[in-house]
Amino acid sequence: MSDLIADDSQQLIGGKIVRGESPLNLEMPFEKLEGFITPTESFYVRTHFPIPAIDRDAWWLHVEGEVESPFAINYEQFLKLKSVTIPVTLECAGNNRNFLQPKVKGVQWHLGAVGTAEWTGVPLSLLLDRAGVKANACEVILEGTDGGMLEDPKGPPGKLQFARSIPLEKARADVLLACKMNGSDLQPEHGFPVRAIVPGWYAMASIKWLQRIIVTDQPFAGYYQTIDYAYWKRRAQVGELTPLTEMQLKAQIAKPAEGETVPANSSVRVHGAAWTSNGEIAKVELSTDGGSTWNETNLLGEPQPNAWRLWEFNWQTPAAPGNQTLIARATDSLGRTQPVLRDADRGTYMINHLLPITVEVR
Ligand SMILES: Nc1nc2c(c(=O)[nH]1)N[C@H]1C(S)=C(S)[C@@H](COP(=O)(O)O)O[C@H]1N2
Ligand SMILES: [Mo]
Repeated sequence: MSDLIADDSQQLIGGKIVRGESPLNLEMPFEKLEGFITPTESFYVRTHFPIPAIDRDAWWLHVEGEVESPFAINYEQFLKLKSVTIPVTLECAGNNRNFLQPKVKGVQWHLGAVGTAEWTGVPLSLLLDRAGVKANACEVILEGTDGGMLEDPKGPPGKLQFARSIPLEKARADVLLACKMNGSDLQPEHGFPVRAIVPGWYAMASIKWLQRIIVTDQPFAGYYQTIDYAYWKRRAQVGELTPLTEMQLKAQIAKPAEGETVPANSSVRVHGAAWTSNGEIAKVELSTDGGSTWNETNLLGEPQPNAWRLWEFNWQTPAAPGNQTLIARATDSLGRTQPVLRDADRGTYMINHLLPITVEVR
């Protein structure tokens, strides 16, 4: 992680774009999208605090709160539990923030704060069953080892740990406690030794460096689901801060990239990825004329729950040189499609309106 290479305007670490060094935030150049699985070295990194150095022999995961028998488990014991492997797409809730007008605060992600990996680990339900969840429980709080002091005056005094909650029903349904990413032990920056994977949700819920699972009978209102990672949901027109949860439907173009030059009067492969939560991608359409006409693209591979679907389209480019505007638009099996315009109630998160790109035909 030390090979710092200056590339004109952009600093790269291991082929990823540096969006912040302390805390470390790295983005995948999305035009590098190739296969369904994102190689670990290309996978974006999002941190809020220094990466904790965890000794696997000293690590314990605690399960406590509204349970019959609280317990703790170490890494060796964890590895002996029955594991499953599933592909899941993680997207940062602030992905695409750089395209917001006017500019807003936060990490200036372009298209690459998203990736799909194969995660191997233990279903959270297994640990909850072992502890025996009490009937009054409603949520599960996941707490990371990382923390620190916040500069935000709205933050709590003293040290804060990164933590978030999920409803008990979701926790039991499909949340995974992963110790492997793409077949290898988690890298330190991706949450070694164990992280949560919350399928279908924006990735802030997928707590890294997990140290505590706290079952609770009160809805949790921690910093990272109220003051941060929340949006204004309307109840009878009254705004109410609501934690971010499910990923919003989206299609992104990997190639050609914004500003790229493509040959005139040729067949050019346009490709990218699309994802949603609940349901699956029904179609991805591509406009090569700024939204006047739309073409259905080819969806590649088979649909997999909670993972993106790659798509491609062979674009017959015009004979005349000039700029062309490309737009991708996804529709899912629940009949939802992407909004054309940005909804201001979403603040600096959940950015899934249509994003036109300009390509030069020459
Ligand atoms: N403990 C902990 N978990 C965390 C975070 C963090 O800072 N600390 N960041 C979250 C956010 S906002 C994102 S987008 C994902 C990023 O996961 P990755 O770095 O493996 O891509 O981790 C989530 N889990
Ligand atoms: Mo994120």
